Amino acid sequence: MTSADSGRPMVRFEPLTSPEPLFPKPKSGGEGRLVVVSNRVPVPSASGSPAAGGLAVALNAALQQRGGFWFGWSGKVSEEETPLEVHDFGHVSYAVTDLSQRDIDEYYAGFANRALWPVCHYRLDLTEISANDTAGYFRVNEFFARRLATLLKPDDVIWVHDYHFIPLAAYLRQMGFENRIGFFLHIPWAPYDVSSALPAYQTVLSGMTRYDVIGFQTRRDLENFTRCLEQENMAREVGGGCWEADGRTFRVGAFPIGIETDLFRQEAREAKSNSLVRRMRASMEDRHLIIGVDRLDYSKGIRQRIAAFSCMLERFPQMRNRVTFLQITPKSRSEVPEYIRMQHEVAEQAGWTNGKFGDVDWTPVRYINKAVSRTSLAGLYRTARVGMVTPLRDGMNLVAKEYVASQRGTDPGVLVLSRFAGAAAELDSALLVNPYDTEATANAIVRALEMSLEERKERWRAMMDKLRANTVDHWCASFLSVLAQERACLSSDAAERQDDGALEPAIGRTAAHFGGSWTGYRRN
Ligand code: ADQ
Repeated sequence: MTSADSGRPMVRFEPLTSPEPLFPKPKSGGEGRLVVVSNRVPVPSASGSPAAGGLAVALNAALQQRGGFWFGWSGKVSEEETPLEVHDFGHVSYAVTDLSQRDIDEYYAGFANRALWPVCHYRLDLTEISANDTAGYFRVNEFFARRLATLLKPDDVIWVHDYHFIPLAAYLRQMGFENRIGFFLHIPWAPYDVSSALPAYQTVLSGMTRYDVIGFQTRRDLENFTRCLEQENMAREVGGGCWEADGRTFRVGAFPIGIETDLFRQEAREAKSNSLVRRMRASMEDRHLIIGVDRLDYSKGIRQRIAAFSCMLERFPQMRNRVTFLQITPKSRSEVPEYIRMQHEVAEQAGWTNGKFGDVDWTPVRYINKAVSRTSLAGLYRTARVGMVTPLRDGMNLVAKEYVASQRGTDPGVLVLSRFAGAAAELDSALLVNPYDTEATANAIVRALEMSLEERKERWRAMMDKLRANTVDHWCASFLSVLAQERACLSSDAAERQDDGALEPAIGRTAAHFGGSWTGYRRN
């Protein structure tokens, strides 16, 4: 069958053929091992030293506390089906599997990064719809589910991370697993009119309803998501953050991710002696530093930021030779053409600004394509009078939080933050800007550079209070505690009835959108 207009094969939904002899059906259980699932797994080095990075540290700490394993892609390509690689470190293991080149092209570079990523970042103009990629995404998720199934115990609590694995729970449920399974989306969830442009949108959405807890970064993402459920008549709200679909209840919530606030502060303090930080300071002479730190990604608004800096130099000539803008941007996803193009565009724009405004003794924009150590980063943040975090859309943006945590309380810098970063919900004492508005962002830079010490301190204190209250450990513990509440979605009446031995379901069955069973995605 082909579609009349494109001549390409049509896709249709049909029940997923069940994988041959299914795994024994496990019972649901209480507090068991923790199983973390993410696309890339921070396998510690042979010596056992864990990978750096706030999220990895927090999840490793949770794994250490209760035992368990981390599961995902090895980062390696293998054309044959190789056995799972399992690395044991005490009572925590890391289990990783290779993928074929086709799997990586379709699931990772394709559907995840060319469809889900742009759609979730409101970029329909950059979204590529491919039936092969869509089918590959579901195929690889089913493959991961089967591999994970061989490792699971009935009382394991599973925490799945991010957009690569939305349908994972649906496949596990189909295999009979009734474990507690939570999902956290690190990126935004777009409003209905945008997210419904996603290929296999209904299947993706229905896959989300197979988790017990679905976490988002902000209330805005959460509300966008629940409106999608309502629009599709896929689930109904039963109160207390709980929803019901196909006879299952699940809980949704906003769990804004944090950083290791105190550790960052400490590293920033100690970075005085860091050689990269010293070299940077020496080269600044008496100019102010403005810093931007992002992966090279169109969602981060790097081009718009350089344009705003340029506009500031144009409109406020007194600022020329008084500020330097340092943009640190390691390359990412170089296999996706959009990212290669962006690398050229950003480099060209930095060069153009330097050509126009620079002088023999002053380079306005320093653009660097490499990763730097966390200590160096903390020291550079502390050196910078202005932190520019101006994504066009971002789930949270940890750089904003790291910049604030690194500041000196007696003389803090100013955060210029996009309204469209999830972090803006908490860090509302930053100078909030619309990154699409070049002139307004240019004005905000000047306002930040000229802000009185008193106002800087006041804004910084308000933000620090929030960062101290919501660290990455706190985030991790609050998600896991909600996930552990097996009966969190039962009304107190229903819970009592269950205590009395009555088998009446807590919540009636409605909205059987897919006839009660999750249907995977198959290409015709
Ligand atoms: P990312 O899009 O990767 O994460 P972000 O939150 O900004 O974005 O985190 C980037 C991390 O990389 C920061 O910890 C930063 O310090 C580090 N980093 C960036 N450039 C670096 C460099 N040059 N050298 C060293 N380190 C560098 C996704 C979502 C975000 C969400 C996070 C966590 O897109 O919105 O905040 O997950 O949930």
